[in-house]
Amino acid sequence: MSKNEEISNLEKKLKADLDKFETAKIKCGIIGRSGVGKSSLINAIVGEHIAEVGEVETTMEVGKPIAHRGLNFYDLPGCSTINFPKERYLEEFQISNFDCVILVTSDRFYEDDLYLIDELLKIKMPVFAVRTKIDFSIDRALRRNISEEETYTTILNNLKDNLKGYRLNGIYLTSADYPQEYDLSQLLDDIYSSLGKIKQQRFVADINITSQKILAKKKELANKIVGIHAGLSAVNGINPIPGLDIGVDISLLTRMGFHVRDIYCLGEAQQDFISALIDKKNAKVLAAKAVQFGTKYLGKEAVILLLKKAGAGIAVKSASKYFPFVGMAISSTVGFFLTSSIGKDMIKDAEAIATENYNALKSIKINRQ
Ligand SMILES: Nc1nc2c(ncn2[C@@H]2O[C@H](COP(=O)(O)OP(=O)(O)O)[C@@H](O)[C@H]2O)c(=O)[nH]1
Ligand SMILES: [Mg+2]
Repeated sequence: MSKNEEISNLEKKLKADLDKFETAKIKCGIIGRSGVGKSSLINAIVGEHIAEVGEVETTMEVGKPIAHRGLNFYDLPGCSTINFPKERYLEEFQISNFDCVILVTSDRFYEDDLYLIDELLKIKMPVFAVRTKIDFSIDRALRRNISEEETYTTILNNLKDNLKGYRLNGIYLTSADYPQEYDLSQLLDDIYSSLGKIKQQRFVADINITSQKILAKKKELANKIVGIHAGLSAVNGINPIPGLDIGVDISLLTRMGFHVRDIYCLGEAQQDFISALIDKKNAKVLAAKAVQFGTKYLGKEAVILLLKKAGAGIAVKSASKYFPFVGMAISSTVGFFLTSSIGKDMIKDAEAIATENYNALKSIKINRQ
């Protein structure tokens, strides 16, 4: 293979990889009676207020998901509240197209829920059973001098009994007010494991940071996305940088920045969601840091500035060892080096803010006690 062919094949592959990541869709059914906390659960999963909480009845419209980028939720009424025979439930809501189903209750699962679980398992659908509002139950028991651990264990054991004999993917106790506590992050880990490789990437990018483990997965993904952009930047350097004897595709760099920002949940809406939960002073500081990330990395002028800075101290040879998968022909180019080194800075900055966000959310429960 000639060098040109090698590069053209690589470009195709990188473009295809990025396209798959950007366009992947995950369809997740959320089933439960009105008021059990479905909308709140959706919001806690994505770390953004995308579903209306309270008052609003579940829609009966099929095919209209509540979407957060590629992560699509289908908010569906429980089996007991539908006005057609329950035998038609799966067909009516086109459930076989879903990637997974989360069955939600705020107390226990009833006969109709169990019927649905059976039907879902028959079609090999991954099914996750969630018991919401665990914070309510714990607070209530604490007032009666029953410890948090005891309440948690009792409720979990009751649910295990309730769901005995059903081969579910898991049972989870969650609180929408404390997304970093209890079983939400385990639920996300398990949904992740049930997905194929491309959807796994999409899922990691689109979920809230509810544990250190998820943060680590996000870092791995961000590195991969930076690697792809650096490779693409090497094969299509188009905008000459004023004052530097090189060309780099600026829009590719800003696009990379938006991906890193989104993966680390630093968009305005996600920062607002965090602000609503943590103390106001801290919220302001963190929101300002997220805005700074945007100013530093997401505009054309800002990127040109970064390129000039990075270009001044070029050490091209060192780039290839960080991203061996793109091959020597590419990883030894200036475009690759500049893009990957700016990408690494983006990840470092985003990771630092995301960690502060995570710690702030983690501390609200401790402060309450
Ligand atoms: N304390 C607490 N309240 C919750 C939780 N989840 C939902 N809620 C409250 O329960 C009510 C119904 O929640 P919503 O998400 O709209 O339920 P949906 O009808 O199933 O979508 C709202 O007032 C929520 O604030 C939770 O985990 N903890
Ligand atoms: Mg709702």
